[in-house]
Amino acid sequence: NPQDPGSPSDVPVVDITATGPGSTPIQQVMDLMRQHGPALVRRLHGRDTLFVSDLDLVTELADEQRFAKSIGPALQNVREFALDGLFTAYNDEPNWAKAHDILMPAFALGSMRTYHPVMLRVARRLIDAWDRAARDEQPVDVPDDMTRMTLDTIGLAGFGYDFGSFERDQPHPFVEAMVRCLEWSMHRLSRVPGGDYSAADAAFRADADYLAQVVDDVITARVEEGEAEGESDSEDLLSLMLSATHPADGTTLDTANIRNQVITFLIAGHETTSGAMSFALYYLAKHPAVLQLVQREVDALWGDTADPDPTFDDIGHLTYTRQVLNEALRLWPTAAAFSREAREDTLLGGRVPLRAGESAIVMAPMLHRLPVWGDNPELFDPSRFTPEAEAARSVHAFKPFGTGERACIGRQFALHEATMLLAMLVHRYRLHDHADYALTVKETLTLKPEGFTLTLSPRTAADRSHALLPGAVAQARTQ
Ligand code: FDE
Repeated sequence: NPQDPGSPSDVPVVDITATGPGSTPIQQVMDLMRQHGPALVRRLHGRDTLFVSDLDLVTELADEQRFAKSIGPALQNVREFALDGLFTAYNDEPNWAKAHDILMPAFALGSMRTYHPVMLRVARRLIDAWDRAARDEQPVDVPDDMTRMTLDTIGLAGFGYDFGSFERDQPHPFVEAMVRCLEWSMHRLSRVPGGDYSAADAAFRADADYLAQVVDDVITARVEEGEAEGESDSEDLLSLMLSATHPADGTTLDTANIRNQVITFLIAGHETTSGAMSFALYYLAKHPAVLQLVQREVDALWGDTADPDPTFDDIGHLTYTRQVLNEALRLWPTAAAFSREAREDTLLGGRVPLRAGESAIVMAPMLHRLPVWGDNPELFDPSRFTPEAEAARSVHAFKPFGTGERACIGRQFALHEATMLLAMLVHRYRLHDHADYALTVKETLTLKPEGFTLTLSPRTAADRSHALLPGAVAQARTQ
């Protein structure tokens, strides 16, 4: 019986100490919520964590007057190597507001014009690789290639650094070190008290030092280049961080903080976005009628050109493609959980007492499956994101980018990159679910469909005219 008489409210307490959180802690909490409801306390070695997905509670937690972002245990571990970068900075740490103010303009929608050419260049690297695979009739590993694409994009757009991921069979050593740091952060959460983790910790330290070293080299090279050329002509995040001054006091970001931001953007900007694109392709491969609607949208824009040249403005017109991404992020929000802490002692939902500083973790995948989403929330259906449907629903029912002033700064960046790539891929290829893939969601703090492969063949002019047949589309819409 999960009901604990010592519990201060009617929230069920579930002790998972016997099994531990395992390798898929997010999906474990999802299952616990399916059993015990949308608010529960998970107990592990006597440590309690409150998880919620109830819309009323999430709406309260989004109230910035009463709650703020919390750097909970997971982010504290990430903080061991991202320090006071935006993602892991404490709310009251001066470097958070300073970096936020300096970097916000660089992430506004209009700034995506600056990154668009780089995003397109990297998208074409992926297409070259997929063309080769199609010609050789070889499957492509979708999450691996999406990760190559997002890493090269954030590296080039952010810091003028080329990871050259498509020239490599194995991930870049920087990425391997970063992934190990993220895994360390996740596994550290399930440690047994009294255990000896010194070997894991030493390996982590070495990886974290290596990350810092690589980034410092990139920064030094840029500074020297700038000194040699006078004004640097690059328009990326790094040049902005090196030169922009804070309106309040005229100072720039300090070098250590710039390093932490670079590491932060590389972490935050690539696994999450690549997972989102991978899930979107997974659902498209499984839902031919939806795929046909996306293809109709891109065909209307790019017609039968074999190599379209997407413009910045084109991406804004891909509204149905964007709905597909949103729907993929609904079912599998790749940054699945975020933590909120009480500013003052309070009663959450009038029933869960929280002292100042105590926190609750929002479980987005379950929030995104509540009855507000209709009676078949497991069904992939992008029509949930028409403007009318969105207007009829609480904004707090959909939180793939977190909430409030600490919400995702990279949202427009990720959406522009992902919408463009998806559109280019469905315009160019027929997707074949050759392995009859069964979804397995891998967790490394973020989520991705593990081992998802596709085979591809080029779309023909006939495919494109077929997709334009109004009958086919009308039929697809009602499915
Ligand atoms: C952030 C974020 C968030 C929140 C978290 C918390 O609250 O804790 C979330 C949920 C997210 N984010 C999500 C996402 C998704 C996707 C796809 C993404 N994301 C993407 C991206 C890209 C980039 C570059 C980024 N992203 C970034 C970032 C940052 C920096 C942050 C922090 C902010 C502050 O805090 O200020 C985030 N992101 Fe993201």
